[in-house]
Amino acid sequence: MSLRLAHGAGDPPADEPVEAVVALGANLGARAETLTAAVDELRRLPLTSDVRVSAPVETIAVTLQGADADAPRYLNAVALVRTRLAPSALLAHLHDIEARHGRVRRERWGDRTLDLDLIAYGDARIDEPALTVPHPRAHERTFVLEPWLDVDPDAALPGRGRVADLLRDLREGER
Ligand code: A4P
Ligand code: MG
Repeated sequence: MSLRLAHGAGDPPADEPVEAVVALGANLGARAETLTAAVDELRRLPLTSDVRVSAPVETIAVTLQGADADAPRYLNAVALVRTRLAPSALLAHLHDIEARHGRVRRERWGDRTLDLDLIAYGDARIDEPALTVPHPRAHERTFVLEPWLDVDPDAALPGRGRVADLLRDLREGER
């Protein structure tokens, strides 16, 4: 992976398609409709094909204070896409889709109509504030790992291992 790819939305496409993992979350508004519309928009992205999506799962909101059973619940899902978009270009498209669904950035981890996170981009490692891949918190989040496993039972998070093992360890830790 060329470092250049991480530097801007105008980065050139990759030569070969890469499998990217996108996590979707919504806890305000018509959540299911929003997720369906967002997946349709992923299918229409340039240089992108083979979009596969998990079943949605309803999850308790994780806030900066911890799990909050009183906050509106999330619907989460994970989509796999094959894309030649550079990571930065893909992220820019994800932000556009969020904006079209009324996403307002008020507080970190606050309620939102739609959040799209880039969880992994092939086995690329990118470590910049605007884009950290693999997503630095994915391995500790059941609301990402569970739908990811649903859409890909063989999934692995680069640098962390098999998603099935990560999920099992998290659930054992919760007991
Ligand atoms: N950014 C850096 N790397 C990435 C990446 N891999 N994917 C930058 C997406 N964005 C990335 O994101 C803040 C900044 O992170 C952006 O400028 C982007 O360039 P944001 O979407 O504006 O803010 P955020 O989502 O509130 O922050 P953050 O830290 O990304 O939050 P998380 O970790 O995504 O958590 N509870 C449940 N049950 N389900 C959820 O889906 N989601 C969150 C958000 C919290 N609690 C949740 C859920
Ligand atoms: Mg986010």
